[in-house]
Amino acid sequence: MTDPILHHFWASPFAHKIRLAMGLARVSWSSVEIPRVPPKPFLMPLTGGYRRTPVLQIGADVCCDTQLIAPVIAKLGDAERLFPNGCEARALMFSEWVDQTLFPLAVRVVITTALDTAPSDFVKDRGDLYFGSGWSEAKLQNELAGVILQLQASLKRLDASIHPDQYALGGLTPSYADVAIAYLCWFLRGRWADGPECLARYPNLCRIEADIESATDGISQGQVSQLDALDALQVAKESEPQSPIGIQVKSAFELGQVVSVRPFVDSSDPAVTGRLRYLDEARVSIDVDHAEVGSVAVHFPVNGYQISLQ
Ligand SMILES: N[C@@H](CCC(=O)N[C@@H](CS)C(=O)NCC(=O)O)C(=O)O
Repeated sequence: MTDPILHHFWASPFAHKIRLAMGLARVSWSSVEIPRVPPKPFLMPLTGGYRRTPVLQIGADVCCDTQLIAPVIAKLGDAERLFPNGCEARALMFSEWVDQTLFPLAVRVVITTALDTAPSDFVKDRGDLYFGSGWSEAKLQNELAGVILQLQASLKRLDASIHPDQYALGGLTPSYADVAIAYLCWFLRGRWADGPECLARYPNLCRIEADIESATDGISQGQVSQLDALDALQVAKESEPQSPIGIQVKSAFELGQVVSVRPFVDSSDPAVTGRLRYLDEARVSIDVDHAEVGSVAVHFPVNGYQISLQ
């Protein structure tokens, strides 16, 4: 089997989470760099319109959202290194908490403190995506001091929840939960001028960040093969989806129905429409056609996504 292809950009924190996860699970991968803001003309044919970063492509199977990508990586690599001692559910819940509670605060701080320097199309795009309707630069500035306090309160509690000799879920072995800590620290440290000073107050978080970065060194960053975006489209075109077909959970949805899938939050994310291919408690897959790639199966987690009949 050819290596999985990560569609990402190097500055993306969610992509960093997945790069670290692949490093920890010893999965080798190919890298396709995508633009930071739409249009993303070589990604859209693969995802049916899903535009977030990262996306993991395995032939003509396309996995969206890190909550789904992480278990896929575990299956491709050394699962015990990502989810030791059967901790998958706990690690995913932990990561979801980091993504939904800490990341929104962190991204507000990073974007607000970059308003004067970041390109205006980037600020506009991310504002609509992350802050919902009705956001403004003035409101972000006005709320910054309070947001920093909220961020610090959450970091403090997270740090205090971890034993000084152990990892996030307890025990002496790191897991995907620690990867979630590492990506958040990486983001705050690298993109917020006060990040390093802020993080220095949380020794357990810094220790875990350093351990994860060193456990994955070279695999998450430099030693990956680069792939041209058009070659990735060709890979999809020459492949058939290999993922299963069927409805595995009691629900009103039926196989083959045309459905749309979109994040269940107030954001500008477009819906992705396709024929229902597979559904279980954790994953929804739809078949999507595009002239450039033929038929691809696009996969999303059920958690956090709204499936609707078209
Ligand atoms: N729930 C998604 C969130 C991903 C996300 O928001 N990623 C950011 C980049 S770090 C993004 O997509 N930004 C807009 C873009 O890249 O177009 C996941 O876990 O994968």
